[in-house]
Amino acid sequence: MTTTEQSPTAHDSGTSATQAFRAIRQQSRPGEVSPERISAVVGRVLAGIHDAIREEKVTYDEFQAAKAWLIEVGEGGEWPLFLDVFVEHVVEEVAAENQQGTKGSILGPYYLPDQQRLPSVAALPTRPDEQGTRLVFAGQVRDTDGNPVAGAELDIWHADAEGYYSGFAPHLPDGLLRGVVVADEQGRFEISTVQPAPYQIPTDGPTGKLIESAGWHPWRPAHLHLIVRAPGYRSITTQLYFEGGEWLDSDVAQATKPELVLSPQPLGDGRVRSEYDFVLERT
Ligand code: MBD
Ligand code: FE
Repeated sequence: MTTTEQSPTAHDSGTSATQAFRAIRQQSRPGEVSPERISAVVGRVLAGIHDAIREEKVTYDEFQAAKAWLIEVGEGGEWPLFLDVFVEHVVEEVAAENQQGTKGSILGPYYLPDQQRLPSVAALPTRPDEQGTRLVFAGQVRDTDGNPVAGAELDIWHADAEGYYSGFAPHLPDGLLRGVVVADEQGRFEISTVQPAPYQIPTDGPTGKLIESAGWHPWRPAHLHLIVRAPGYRSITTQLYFEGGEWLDSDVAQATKPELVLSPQPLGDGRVRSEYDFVLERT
């Protein structure tokens, strides 16, 4: 992977991700959590930590190192990154227990709302010199009975061919490789973009340092992010991966599923094409 002088630092992307998280949360106006619920869940989390300390015989040195690291995660704005990489997949697993339709996956820290709305056949914004294999991503949105969902929205975002996301890397223009594609009357869409590269957790921040110190790897396989939504249907937040892609079997975020793997085929002109249909359940 190439890095340039303009490569974003962990602090840049962490700070932006924390700001984006706060802005989105403010819009959604979450309800209160009851004292009983807080006591039950936080009590369990603390009990898990206490167990680990007893079983691993954690020392004072280790406890203070953990405290220093936690402070750095906050200062670097990396709580969204850390939690989405190491925790969100289980929250999604629990949420998915009673869901029909296309499999979901984690949202991750790099979603930005209110992107450019595009027609059903559209190209995501790219730079004139955009690198990467041209990808045509097409399909249909249907309900669980097989009926087309006219006008469904495909809110799509992905990394560029160096693995960076617009809005979280200062060298990329706002809105790059992001858009809200509105499907046609038959629920069909055809999106032109480029294939993203695998994503590497920034190695210069606290999450990257933890991964390195533990001897783990910092990679996610290349992926497209999508939220597919339509009035009267449950929105699906998911990701699509690429057959044969590196890290597909060892995603650091454990967010891959076999149902979410694309097999792009060459179109003969340097582009590849992949079809994927989405199934939404009524609310
Ligand atoms: C990503 O691109 C991502 O999708 C997740 C879930 C976490 C970190 C970076
Ligand atoms: Fe991602």
